[in-house]
Order: sequence, then structure tokens, then C-alpha cells
Amino acid sequence: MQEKLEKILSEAKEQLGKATQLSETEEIRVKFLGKKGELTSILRSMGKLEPDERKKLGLAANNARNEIEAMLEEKKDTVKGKAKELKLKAETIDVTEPGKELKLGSKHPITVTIEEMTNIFESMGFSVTEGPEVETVFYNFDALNAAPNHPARDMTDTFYINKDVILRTQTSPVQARTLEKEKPPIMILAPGRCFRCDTPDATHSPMFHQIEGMVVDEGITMGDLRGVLDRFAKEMFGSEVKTKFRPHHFPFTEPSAEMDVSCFKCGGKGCRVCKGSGWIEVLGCGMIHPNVLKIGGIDTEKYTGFAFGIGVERIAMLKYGIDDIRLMYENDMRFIDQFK
Ligand code: 2NL
Repeated sequence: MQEKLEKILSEAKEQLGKATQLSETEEIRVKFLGKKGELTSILRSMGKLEPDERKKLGLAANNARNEIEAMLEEKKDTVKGKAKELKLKAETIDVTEPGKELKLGSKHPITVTIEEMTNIFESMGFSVTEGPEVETVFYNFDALNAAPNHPARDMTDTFYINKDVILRTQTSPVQARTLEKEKPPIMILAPGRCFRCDTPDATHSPMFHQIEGMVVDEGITMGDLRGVLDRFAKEMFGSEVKTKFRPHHFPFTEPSAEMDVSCFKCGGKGCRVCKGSGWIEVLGCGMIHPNVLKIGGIDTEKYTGFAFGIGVERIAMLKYGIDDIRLMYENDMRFIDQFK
């Protein structure tokens, strides 16, 4: 029996020595000290022994049990400590490692251009108004004096949702809605997305941006139009530029004009940017057609107004020397990053 006890003790010692997991120490406890454990079975069998022998062996068995329990406790502590140490090691942050580069986004050239143009007009007293990109044929065409057979209304030029609803082809419907809702004095700016059925090429895109402006009050004249737009040109392209107005035609204005600025690149001598002419076309404008004012419920005996429309992409391309409009819709960071 004594020998058996010693063997149990040395076996327990050996197995515990190899244990590295908490679950293993528990297995060892069950194996040696559990109800069906080896030591327990020795203690159970002691009943058959002589009292003297029983006492001696009982003491030795209890000592063995205490020793194994003490070893188990110690092992459990070291295993737990090891586990904690490993966990801490795994969680260690090396503060000397170089950080990950966080790439900052930047404003799109269209956004930059809209903001710059908007700031210029706001400084002259305009307020920004917005409206739906999905518009009715009424606000996009009828309210703007476009004849029922006007070519811009064709399915080949305009995206139709149904016969009465389209994607707006210009931002003027925002202004037509404002005429209905508000009383003069009106001085608004309508920037936003527009849509036309165009096949993309270097200068065309089926989605593009416009900024339109409109002023309606008593006594507004073509002189006001020229003053506001000349000021815009000087703020946008440089105080040295000159402007000129050429007669044109739009259904919603009468008279209508297009405005050219003297080339900000060559000063008017003729270069690649102005295609040798010394002038660059930048916008369309005119005195608001009385029909448009009337449909908007404005008293044409009392009020007059002017309006203008500017293509944002065209201005951005001129200003930043972008030679293909499609670059602006690819979202290639190498392109966009240049306009911070
Ligand atoms: C262009 C021409 C223009 C307007 C837009 C407008 C709006 C109302 C009444 C009258 Cl509600 N006119 N807008 C006027 C003249 C020209 O745009 O070539 N845009 C790029």
C-alpha cells in the first residue's frame, strides 16, 4: 500500500509537471482525488486493514492527498498566470510602430467651382434656392415659354419618366417655382444637377451641373444684368478681364444674349484656351420673357427681371485646364486630389 501511495504521488507530480492548461489540472484532480480516483480507492480499501496499519496508512494517504492538492493549487496558479501573460502579450501595442496613413478626401472640382461661383453671387445679394431633379414637364418647359413643339422637349433630348415627368434639363424650373411662390424683390441662385440625352464625349455628359440666377423687381434693366455678370466675370477670372454680350435666342428671355469674357490666359491675343479668338463664351442670359413672368403670377406692368444660366463643368474646365469632361465623373483620386 505504502508503495502504491508513493507511486500515485510521483505519477501525479509527473503529470502535473506536464500540464499547461487549466482543463488538464482538473483532469488530474479527478483522476487522483475524484470519487473514483486512485487515492480515494486506497482510502476506501483501508477498512479491511488492522487498526495500527490503518492509522499509519491513513496518515500517509492524507499527507499524499494534501500534497497533491497543494501541487494542484500551485499548478493552477501558474497556468492562470501564464494565460494572463500570454493574453497581455497578444494585446501589447507597439507604440513605436509607424501609424497607418489615413487618406483624406478632397472636394470635387465641381463642388469647388459651385462654391466659388455661389460665394460671388451671394456677395452681391443672391440667395441659394434648390428644387427637385425629377421635374414636371410643366415647370421645365411650359412655364418657361418653350413652344409645344420645341425640339428640347423631344424624347431624344430629354429623359422622360412618363409623359408629364422628366429629369430636369436645366435648373430654371427652380426659378419658375419661385416666381409662383414669392413676391418681388426676388434675387435667387439655383445651382444643381441637370440631365440631357447626350452621348458622352470630351465636352458632353448626360448629367451635368448648372447655376442659374434670377432677379425680379421694379425697374430692373439690361444694365443691371450687365453689371452683375461683368462683376461675376471679374471675380471669377480676374479683375483685368473684359466682357461682351452677343445677341442670342432663348425661349424664356427676350432680349437674350451670350456673354464672352476676354481670354484670362492670353489677355485677348489669342491662344489655345480661347482657340485663337481672344474671347471665351461663359454663359447665356437675358431679360425674363413676359410670358414667363405672367405664368409665375408676376405683374408685368410693374415688374421686370433678368436671368442667366452658367454651365458649371464648362467653367471648371476653363479654370482648371481640364480638357475632357468625362474625367470629372470617374472619381479617380489622382484627378480629384488636384483640386484641394
Ligand atoms: C445657358 C442659358 C439661361 C435662363 C437660363 C431663366 C430662368 C427663368 C426665366 C428666364 Cl425662370 N430665364 N434662365 C435665362 C437665360 C439663359 O441659360 O446657356 N445656360 C448654360
